[in-house]
Amino acid sequence: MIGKIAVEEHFVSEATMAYLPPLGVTDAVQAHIDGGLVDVERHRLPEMDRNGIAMQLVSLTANGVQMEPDVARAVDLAKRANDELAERFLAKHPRRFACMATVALQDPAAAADELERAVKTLGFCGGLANGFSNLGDRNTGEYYDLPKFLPFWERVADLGTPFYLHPRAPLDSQQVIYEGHKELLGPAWAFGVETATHVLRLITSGLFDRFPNLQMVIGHLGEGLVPMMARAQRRFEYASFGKTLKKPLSQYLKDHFHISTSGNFHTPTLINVIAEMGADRVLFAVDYPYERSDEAAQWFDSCDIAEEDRRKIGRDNAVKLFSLAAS
Ligand code: GRE
Ligand code: ZN
Repeated sequence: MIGKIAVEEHFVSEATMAYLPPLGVTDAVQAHIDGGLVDVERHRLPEMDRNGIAMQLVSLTANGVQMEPDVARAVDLAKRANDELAERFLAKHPRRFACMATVALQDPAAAADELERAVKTLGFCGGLANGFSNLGDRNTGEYYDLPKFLPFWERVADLGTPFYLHPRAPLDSQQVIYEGHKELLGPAWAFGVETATHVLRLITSGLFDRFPNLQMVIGHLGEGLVPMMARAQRRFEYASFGKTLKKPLSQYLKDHFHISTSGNFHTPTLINVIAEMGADRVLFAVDYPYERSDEAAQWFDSCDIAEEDRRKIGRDNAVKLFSLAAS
């Protein structure tokens, strides 16, 4: 399929290179990833061209500003990363890239202002956070269901731009279950558990009852949530510990989330996600440069789904959701 739009594609800003998580890959693979994160014209655009990807939605890679425990420094890092993204991608190639703002939720008011600046002044199409934010020190983290984040979510809802919740690894103090298993700590497993749990925290906090037009995106074919939502709902109905929601728990995933294919190119899972969410809520993504665009594209272009759904997932849903100027 030509004209695809890939919605979870990454870059690294100059000042956030030190915030990349250890990947445990060979030096050659690491060099390929580092080069891919920095590059625009040499590798990225030709790789898009070769694989029918008309546009990337670009965001700052994990752990990004979320890992900076100093509030003022995090706020400054976010501004500079967004300016760099605007200059290096959007200004030079406005038809090939759309941008997701990074926000320093260490300061919710500043994060709201920066998102608004990015959307209104820089022309970005949404925001993205790499999981919880460290606050004060490397072993203190805050999840965005806490009441202090409500003004931020209010601004997101007012702006009407989607917000992408991207993974990061759990806090050091929460890693006991992965002891002796570094291989499970990153994208292989812990990223998904971390993000899925964060999503459930947002849902059961009542965030989406408060902001009925708030729209979120998650990657990796749903971070494991989709096949577990019915059970989560069932057990929440038996034991909600005093929490009340206006709708059945699983309905919030269907009404407030879009799910991308980033780094999970597996047809039975995609079919299940389409069945549960509807084809209108699924989006194509690669997860560049952690994943290869050719693998993603060859899989997506030929996987056994309806052609009408391929058009929606490959392009049309993203145009609609992110209000992209379709070219
Ligand atoms: C990803 O986006 O999938 C990713 C990161 C950082 C490290 C590994 C990884 O953002 O797969
Ligand atoms: Zn990613």
